[in-house]
Amino acid sequence: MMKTRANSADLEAALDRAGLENPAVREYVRHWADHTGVSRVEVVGAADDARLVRESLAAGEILPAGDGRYYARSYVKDTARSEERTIVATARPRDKGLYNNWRPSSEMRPLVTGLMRDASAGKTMYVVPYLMAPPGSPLAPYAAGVELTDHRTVALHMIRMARCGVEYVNDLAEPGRFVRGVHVTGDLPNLGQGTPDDQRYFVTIADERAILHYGSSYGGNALLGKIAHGLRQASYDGWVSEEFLAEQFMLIGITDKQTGRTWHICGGFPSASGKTNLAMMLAPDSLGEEYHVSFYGDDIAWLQVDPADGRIYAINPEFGVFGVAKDTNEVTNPTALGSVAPGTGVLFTNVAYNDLTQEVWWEGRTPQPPADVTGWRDWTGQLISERSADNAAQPWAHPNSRFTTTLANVPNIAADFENPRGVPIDAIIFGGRTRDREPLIRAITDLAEGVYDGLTLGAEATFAAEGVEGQLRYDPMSMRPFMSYPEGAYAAHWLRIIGSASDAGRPIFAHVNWFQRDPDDGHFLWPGYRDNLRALLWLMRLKEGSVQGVQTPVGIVPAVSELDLEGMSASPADLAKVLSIDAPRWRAEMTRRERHLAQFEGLPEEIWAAHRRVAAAINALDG
Ligand code: OXD
Ligand code: MN
Repeated sequence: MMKTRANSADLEAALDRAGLENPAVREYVRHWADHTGVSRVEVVGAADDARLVRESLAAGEILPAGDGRYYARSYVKDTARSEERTIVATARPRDKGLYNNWRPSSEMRPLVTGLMRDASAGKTMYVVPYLMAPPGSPLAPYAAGVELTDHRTVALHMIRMARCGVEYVNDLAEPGRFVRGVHVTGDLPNLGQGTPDDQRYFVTIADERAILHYGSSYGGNALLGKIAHGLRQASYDGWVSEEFLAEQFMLIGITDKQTGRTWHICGGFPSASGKTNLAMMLAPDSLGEEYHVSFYGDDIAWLQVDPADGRIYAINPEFGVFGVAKDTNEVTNPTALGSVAPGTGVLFTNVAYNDLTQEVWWEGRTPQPPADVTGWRDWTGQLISERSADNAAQPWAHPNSRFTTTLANVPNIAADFENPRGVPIDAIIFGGRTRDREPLIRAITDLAEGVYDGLTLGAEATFAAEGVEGQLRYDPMSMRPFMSYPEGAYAAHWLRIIGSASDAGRPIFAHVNWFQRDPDDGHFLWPGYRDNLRALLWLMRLKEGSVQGVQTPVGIVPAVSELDLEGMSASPADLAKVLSIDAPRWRAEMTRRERHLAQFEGLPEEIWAAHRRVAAAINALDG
């Protein structure tokens, strides 16, 4: 059957009805509607959410998951971001870095546009204008975008993850200055995902501010505002303009209830290092009278210096949380559970679902799966009761299953999370998941040593395929999958931006690790979760000069007596261990760091000097 194409009168009428006035956006929509061959165009924003939900339910694209909660399954071979298929393209070969998977835009644009030609035939194109910033932010000129998507569930996700509506693009100072994001799902069963014949391309043409993603309708591959714009495009823009940093960082506030003083901390953690749990943390009960922790964001921060006071300010450009469901429970992250409560409009993806009760479940939600399996289906849609013996041990939820909810649903959301100026940053922390060597916290006061620490951040390889057990898979600043320009220039840009803060306004750096284990029985030496606040409080006291800590070659660590441990149980031996420096392990690490850094062309001399200083100090340690 011939699929009808959107005719031009209908298309113009749809844009008029939505009040889409920006002529450059209209032209862009016309071009891509024609190119992708869609049969209808619809402009959507937050105000359309309830209707889109109704339509998606009626079409069976999403299922009800209780009152005001929804559930979707993605195609079985389309369940995660694909790093191998993600490319940063520009016209300048000098933009090639180690991690950005650079290709010439002259090659990539024709290739992807070729795949997209008529690839949405018969479908509706949802036009989603958005802003990746609180309105009025000084960074708003970098934040406007329009995603075109041929997938309604993607539009529903975008409405949760970004501020969406025509108002964000109608009055742009420069009408043509918006990120052009095109998302075409493609024929998912025939894309050869993960094979040598893989057809998927997720391309950011950074110097043209264009994003062309073909071949997925899942998360980071399809919600173009979040990772492609919020991280890859924005970090490129921040570098070229020399104005700001865009990082995969969480952002929190800690308020001393007695004085009313709030400190703000942002920081990067490689995947599976507990970033969302930390971002949504509550104070431990024993400190709850004294401190309140507030949530700003769990995944992205844009940072710039405000010349008015010389401080670094951070915004969370997102409007929602796209959190990993696995292991989210009352202990690990109670506020996340609050943020997906009935009435929140949350969208779950690829968790387990009960047809009869409309409940959802994922591994780690409760220690055991529901005992009565009646009605329960795993993330692929298979009834648990009909699983073969071979499959009985398979997880019910996909390990990368998600919940998508708006920031305002998070119970401890900061009162000023929409402040366009952002919040002043007191500390920048980096942390990985490391079973030994890395102490609980080590503070770094020198700028180059702080940036050096971020560049040598990593998480332990957990699978043989990823590397040698116990060795770090380096993930500079937790940006390895999102790097858009060369690492040497990235380090220089960091030194420039943070270095342009006034002395008094400069944040302190710290490296944290909640995951040290006892080498004999494997128990965690530090309780983690809410108790992590104790390490951050120490850092703030250090910054303010009320504690001194103990200087080591890799930074300042707390003296045990300086940590507020009221109401917490940890053995003195465990505490001593998490606050000590293991010289032989650090020496081995320094050799690997040297090889890691040597891969980056043009790494600033300040970073090498920091490396040499730290290495010399470690070599001088006994042991
Ligand atoms: C990610 C995410 O993939 O935030 O890092 O979804
Ligand atoms: Mn992320």
